[in-house]
Amino acid sequence: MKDLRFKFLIGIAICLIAFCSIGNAQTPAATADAQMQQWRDAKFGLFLHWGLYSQAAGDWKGKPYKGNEHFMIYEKLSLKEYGSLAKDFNPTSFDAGKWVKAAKQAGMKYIIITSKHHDGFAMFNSHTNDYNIVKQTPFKRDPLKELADSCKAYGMKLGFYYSLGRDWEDPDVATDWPTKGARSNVVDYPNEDAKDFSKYFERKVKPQVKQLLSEYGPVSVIWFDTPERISKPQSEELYAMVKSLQPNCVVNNRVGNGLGDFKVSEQQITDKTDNQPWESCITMSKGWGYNKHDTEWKSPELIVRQLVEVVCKGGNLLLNIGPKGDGTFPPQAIERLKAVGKWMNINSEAIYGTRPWMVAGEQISEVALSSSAIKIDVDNDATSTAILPDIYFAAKGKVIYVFARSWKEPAINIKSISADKFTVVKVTLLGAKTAVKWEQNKNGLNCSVPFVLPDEIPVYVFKVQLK
Ligand code: FHN
Repeated sequence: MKDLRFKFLIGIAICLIAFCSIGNAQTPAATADAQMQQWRDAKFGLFLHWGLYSQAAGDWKGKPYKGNEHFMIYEKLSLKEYGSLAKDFNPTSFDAGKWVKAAKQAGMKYIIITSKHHDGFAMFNSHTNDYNIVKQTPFKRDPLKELADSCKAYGMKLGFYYSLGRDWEDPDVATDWPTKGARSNVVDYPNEDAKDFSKYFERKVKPQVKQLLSEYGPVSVIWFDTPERISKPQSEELYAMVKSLQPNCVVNNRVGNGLGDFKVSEQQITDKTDNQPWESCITMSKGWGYNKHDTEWKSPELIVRQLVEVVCKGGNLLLNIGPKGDGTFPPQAIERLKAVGKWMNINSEAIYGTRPWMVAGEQISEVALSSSAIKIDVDNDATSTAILPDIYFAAKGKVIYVFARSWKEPAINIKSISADKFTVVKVTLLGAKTAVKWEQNKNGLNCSVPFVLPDEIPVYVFKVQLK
C-alpha cells in the first residue's frame, strides 16, 4: 500500500513540474521580446569612452590636439607615436566600485564601456592581440574584468562598446567615409585598396568579441560602432555569435546591414515618438573621450530635460562620460551625476518602465516655439540646449506622468487631459508633501501647488491617476 502511495505522489510531482515548466517554457521570440522590454524599462544608462586618448586628455606634444578621441588620425600619428601613450597610461586611481556606485546613485541601470575604440587598443586582456592595456601599460590590470565584478556586486547591467569598422592598429581596415581612407590609419597602412576587411574580421573582431562574451560574466549589451564596411553575412555571423554565447544580450543596430535589436540616435533626440526600441547616446560635455579643454558641460537641468524627452518619446538615454587617464571621473561629471540622482530619487517611478502616452508633449506657453527659439547646439551635438517651459507625458497603466519641464509658475493647465477625453481621479506631485489643487474641465486639467523648489532641477512630475 505504502509503495502505491509513494508512486502516486511521484506521479503528482512529475505532473506539477511538467505543468510549471510548460508554463515557463517560452518561445525564443517571447524571450527575445521579454529581453527587449526589460532593456526598454531600464531607460537610463552610462556610456564610458575610456582609452589611450584619455591619457592624452586633449594635448599632444604640449598643444591642444584636433579630433578628441580620434586625434591619432587627425594629428596623422603613426601607431608607434600614438602607442607611446601606453607607457604612461597607469590609471592607479581607477576604482570600478566607485564608477558603478556613482552610476547607480544617478539612477542609471546599465553601463556601456569602450572595450576597443577606433584606435584598436583593447581595454581588456585580449588573448589574440597584444595591443591592450594589460600587455602594453604599467597598469597591467584588466579594468573590464574589475568593472564586470563591480557591476555584479551592485546589480548594474554591463555592456561593451566595440568599434567594428575602424581599427587603426589592424592593417586591413579601410574606410570610405566621408572620403576614401578618411577614417583609416593611412600613416602605417597607406594602401586602402590592399586592405581586406575579412582578414581583420577573422583575425581580430571575432576572437575579441567572443572573449568579451565568454570571460566577463553576463553581458547585457554589445554596442557595435561604425559598421561601414562589414558585409551582411558578417553582420549576421556576429549577431548570431552574440546570441549563441549570451542569449540575453541585446545588440544595437550598428552591428550593420539592418540587423540589431535597437536603433541608435547619436547626439540627437528623435522629433517624433518611436515605439520601436531606440536609444539616444548623448555626451555630458562636448566630446566622447576626456579632454581637459572641454568646457561645454550640460547643466543638470538640461540633462534631465533630455532624459525626460527621450523617455517620453519611447527611447533610452545613454549619457556619456569620458573618464580621465588616471581612472577617475571628471569632477564636473561627478557633480552632474549627483544632481541627476537627487532628481531621480524623487521622480524615477515616472521614468522606469513607462511607455509613451498618446501625445509626447505640449507647450505651456501659447507662444509658438519657433525653430529659432530652440538653439541647437551645433558643436558636435544636435540636441537643443534651449531651456523653454513645456510639458511631456509618459504612461504606465492608468497613470499618466506629466513632466512640467523648467516650469516656474504656481499653476499649470494640461490641455491634453481634458474632461471630455479622460476622467481624472487623483493628482499628486512626486516628492511634494503639499496636496495638489486640481480641477478638470473641457479646457484641460488645471493644477496648482504651493511652489516647491527642488535644489536645482525645475522639472516636476504630476502623477495623474485616470479612472
Ligand atoms: O567615431 C565614434 C565616436 O568616437 C563615438 O564613439 C561615437 C559614439 O556613438 N561613435 C562614433 C561616431 O558615430
